[in-house]
This record gives sequence, structure tokens and C-alpha cells, in this order.
Amino acid sequence: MKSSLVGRLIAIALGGTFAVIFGVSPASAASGVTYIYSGDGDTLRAVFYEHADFTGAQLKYYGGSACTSTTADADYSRGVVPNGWNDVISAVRDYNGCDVKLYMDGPFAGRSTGYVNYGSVGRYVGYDFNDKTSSFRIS
Ligand SMILES: [Ca+2]
Ligand SMILES: [Ca+2]
Repeated sequence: MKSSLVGRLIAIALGGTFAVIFGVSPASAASGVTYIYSGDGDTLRAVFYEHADFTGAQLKYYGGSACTSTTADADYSRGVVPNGWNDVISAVRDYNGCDVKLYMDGPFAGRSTGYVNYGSVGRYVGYDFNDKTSSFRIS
């Protein structure tokens, strides 16, 4: 697990390097799959999608456990989305008891959605939040 995680992180780092070398602008738009890990990173908690129909780039977040049963806490807080992901998210799926709260600004500022259970089927974030998310929490 640990070594494959390191391998993936190296791959992500190399991908970013090649993106810079070949002039693909990482600031303009996400592409491919971007990974976020917290804890030991073995539990899929949420996947964010570039497009409303779950196509395009994906941002996959893995935590160390399922989410707690209450949304009074935050199991993960991301004050700034990864490079290329600002104002991109259009759809979300969540897993392992996790709900997702999107914020229009970062860190955790501006209008927010409240915690939403998108489920593994997932859904569009809605017109108001389409291409607006700059930070998020998971609970
Ligand atoms: Ca989008
Ligand atoms: Ca925003």
C-alpha cells in the first residue's frame, strides 16, 4: 500500500513536471486524474468531476477511514483546491459515509452548499455552484 501510494505520488509529480515542460497550462484546467490523500489514504471518500455528466478530469480524494456519522465535525478540510481545479467542479460522488460541502471561495469562504450526500451515484452540483468551487470540506 505504502509503496504504491508513493508510486502514485511520484507519477503525479512527474505528470505536473511534464505538463510544465510541454506547455500545458496547469493553471487553466484540470486534466486526467488528480489525487488527494489524507491519513493512510486507503479509503475513497469523494470524487469530483470536471463535467456535470461525470466526464472530463477527475479529482479523487482518499482518507484514512470512513467518515464519522455526524456532520457536526469535519473529517477533512481542503482550503485550496489542487492546481487546475479552481472553479472547475461540476459533479460529485461520495463514498463510505461521507458528505461534501462546497464553498465558492477559499479557504471556506463565500457561499456554501451545506453538507450534501451525493452518494455513489453522484450528481450535478447545480447551476448555482457549477464551476465555482474553490474549497471544500468532507464529513
Ligand atoms: Ca466544470
Ligand atoms: Ca470559486
